[in-house]
Amino acid sequence: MFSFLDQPHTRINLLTGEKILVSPHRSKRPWQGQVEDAATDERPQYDPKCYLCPGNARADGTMNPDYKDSFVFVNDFSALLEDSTLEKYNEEDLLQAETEKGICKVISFTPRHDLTLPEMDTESIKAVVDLWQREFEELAQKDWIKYIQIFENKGAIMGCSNPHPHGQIWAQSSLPVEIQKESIQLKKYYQEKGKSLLSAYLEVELKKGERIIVDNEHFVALVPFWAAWPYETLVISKRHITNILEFTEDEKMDLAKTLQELTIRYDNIFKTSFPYSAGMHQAPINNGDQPAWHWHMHFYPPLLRSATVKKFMVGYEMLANPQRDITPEYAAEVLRNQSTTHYKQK
Ligand code: H2U
Ligand code: ZN
Repeated sequence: MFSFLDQPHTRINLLTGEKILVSPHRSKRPWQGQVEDAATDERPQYDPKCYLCPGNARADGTMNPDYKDSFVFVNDFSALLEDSTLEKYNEEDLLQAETEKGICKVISFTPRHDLTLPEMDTESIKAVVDLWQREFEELAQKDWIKYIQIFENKGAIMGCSNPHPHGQIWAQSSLPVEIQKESIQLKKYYQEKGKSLLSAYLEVELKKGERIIVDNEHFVALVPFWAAWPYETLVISKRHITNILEFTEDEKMDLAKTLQELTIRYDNIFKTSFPYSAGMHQAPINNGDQPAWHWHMHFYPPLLRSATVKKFMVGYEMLANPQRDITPEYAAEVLRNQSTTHYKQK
């Protein structure tokens, strides 16, 4: 009998085809999250030194407008540049390189310096979803752009440079590696079964229920069966849509609610502003129909046991494959047991 609770075992990540190792016996006595007296991070609504607050100067001297909702600008230190020419380099098939062209943008989620996504109201989060959709639409009009990555780094531990709630968009001329991996897996399933891999996966997860966190009319947030990070989650659209442009008003509202509920639950685990890297994966653009693609969003949070004890992806993880102790099912239970009211509001 296969025992998910007693035996070390590997699980397959359906989206990448890669393995992860689960060692459940190492955490036999599940550990209820330790709540530390982490210095409460009280910030002013406006910080005159913040490069994202309305009316302030950015690093290059540009002044931000006095914006009222969300605000987007081209990254002053963009990792990709629009005026690059596309060229290839190859020496005996051993030294290979290619120029990469792109546009990097920064999005301030709100003029309020003191908030984070889980502390924003649903309407303000919906305004961010609207902006993501508008930006995607505008960038996709440039036919050299083949992929658009929308993401957020949250928390200093994740290398986030400023606590003012913000995210980024990188649009580029080729497919990044995670998208290449997922493309292969999604297409393989679609060609064999004639339907979306994530629709099929979602059906199984909804039937089992044990890894589900949020389940509303249009979206599900769950801890994937193959989660590598302790509290990793996946948000999947119930409708098989390939990219954010297909979202209806109702779906955008439900996505805002899903993100709000999920991130509130995250903050409540250790009564801290839960750090993570999160981002959407969706169909590549300007390269024909992509029927195998299914919009989804990954949350990769590093915290393991408290507001300060994080999981390291080192040693075996770097050299072999990811490994975890607490099971994805246990992580899902912890997340499900959290209140949907933010701890700061109590
Ligand atoms: P993080 O998501 O890692 O915090 O990055 C924020 C980005 O903001 C970062 O890529 C940019 C940095 O280049 N930035 C500006 O574009 N203008 C500034 O004045 C400071 C930071
Ligand atoms: Zn993905």
